[in-house]
Amino acid sequence: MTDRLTRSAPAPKPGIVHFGPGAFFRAFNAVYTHEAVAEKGGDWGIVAVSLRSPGPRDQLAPQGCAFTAVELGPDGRRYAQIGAIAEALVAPEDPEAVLAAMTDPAIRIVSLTITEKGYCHNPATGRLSTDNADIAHDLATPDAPRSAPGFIVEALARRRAAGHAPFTVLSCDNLPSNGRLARGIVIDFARARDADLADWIAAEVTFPATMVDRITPATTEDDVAALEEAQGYRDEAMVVHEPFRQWVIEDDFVDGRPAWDAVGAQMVEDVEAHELMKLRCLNGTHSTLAYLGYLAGFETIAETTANPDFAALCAKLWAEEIVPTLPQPEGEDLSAYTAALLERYQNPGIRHRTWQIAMDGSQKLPQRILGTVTDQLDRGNVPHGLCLAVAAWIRYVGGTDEGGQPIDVRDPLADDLRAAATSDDPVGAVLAIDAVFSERLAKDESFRAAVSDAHDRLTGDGAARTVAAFIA
Ligand code: CS2
Repeated sequence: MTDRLTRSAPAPKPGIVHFGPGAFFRAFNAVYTHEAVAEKGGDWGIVAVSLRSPGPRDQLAPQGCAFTAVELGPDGRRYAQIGAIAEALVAPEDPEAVLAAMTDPAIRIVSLTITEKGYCHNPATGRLSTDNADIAHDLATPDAPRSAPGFIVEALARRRAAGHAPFTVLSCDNLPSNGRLARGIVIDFARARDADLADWIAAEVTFPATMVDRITPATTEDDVAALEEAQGYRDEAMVVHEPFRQWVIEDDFVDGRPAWDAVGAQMVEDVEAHELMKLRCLNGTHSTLAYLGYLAGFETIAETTANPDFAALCAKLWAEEIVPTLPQPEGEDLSAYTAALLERYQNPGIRHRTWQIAMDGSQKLPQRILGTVTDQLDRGNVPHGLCLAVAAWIRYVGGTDEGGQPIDVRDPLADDLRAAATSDDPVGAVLAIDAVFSERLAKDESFRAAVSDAHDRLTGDGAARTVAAFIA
């Protein structure tokens, strides 16, 4: 039995509270912060908070919150021990401890990787969803919140009452204009509590937008065993990730930040063009590959894109449907960017499951695929490849694969989606779900016809043959 990893140097004093201590945060925010503090110093230790599961704390705490980030390159593995996390908390066990951490004036940033559904918003409108059960709970019981907006607003209210400066709220999720979205839901929530508090937040708090990018598959027991074999210690909190990383941040912080720019983050005035590029090119094809690849029987993105038809599908989507809708982000060459994406997908070291990416499609499709579809329809074009992706999603959420086996569909709207996707009019019923489809899209006849046609092909020919015919 090998020993568990232990911390080799003390953690920096906390300056950040982070919600969402999963694999992506550890492979991304924690790595950048560790390197920035090593390079330039600063009290920027991270208090990592889970909103639900005790899992991350149970993995991290026995190791003094240190963990290993394993880079999986096409030509081998590199190991880094990351010491940026100072403490791990589980919000449902002790919400007051989380609020106490957030109210400490030493905390100057509250950052978020809570996934799309953590924002408790309507994905089609981007506004706070007041019928969300956690939001209703937090409005009724503001001093013992459950949701990220509930914690942020209560902590800001306490800081304001104590005469402390606010913190910066830094969204690091794959949502369009994520800073503006976070600001909107926080202010919507605050206004439902107290209009003066909402006005104070609007005037005093900043919500910089960010574009985040690093492919980070869920850690498996095999990964833990391989690390133990290679390094001679056991690390339950380890993560695996690709070599690539990109972080573009709007430089608008109320009270400082780690020197992330010293270790490669790009500080810019306007992140939106970068966000659109990444959400539409990467996440848009990721979701497309997840649904079509899963239906075609592929377990991972690397397996899916090793198939020449699926690689050609990506290339066609980028060239003909996605890139023409994008503004030019400063310093990026879009054709080099998409070519590099295909290489990242094909990295055989990364086992990123189609099933993992297929999760929460109702929360992901609007910004990944439907925005591009709308832009193309507005120009008078029907983007048939992305309509095929929407049809594949409808097939997927119906819950039965091409071999007749059940699919484990994970989505906050899973029940509604399954009922709609298995009704007599699957396409019509799914397009009528207004949490996903705007009225503009739901009413567009050419969109509906293209999705119906693709759905018929998938039903008749299966995903692999439909993709082969589409790229021919
Ligand atoms: C993926 C993303 O799981 C998913 O939905 O598309 O997590 C993707 O790997 C990251 O955004 C890459 O930066």
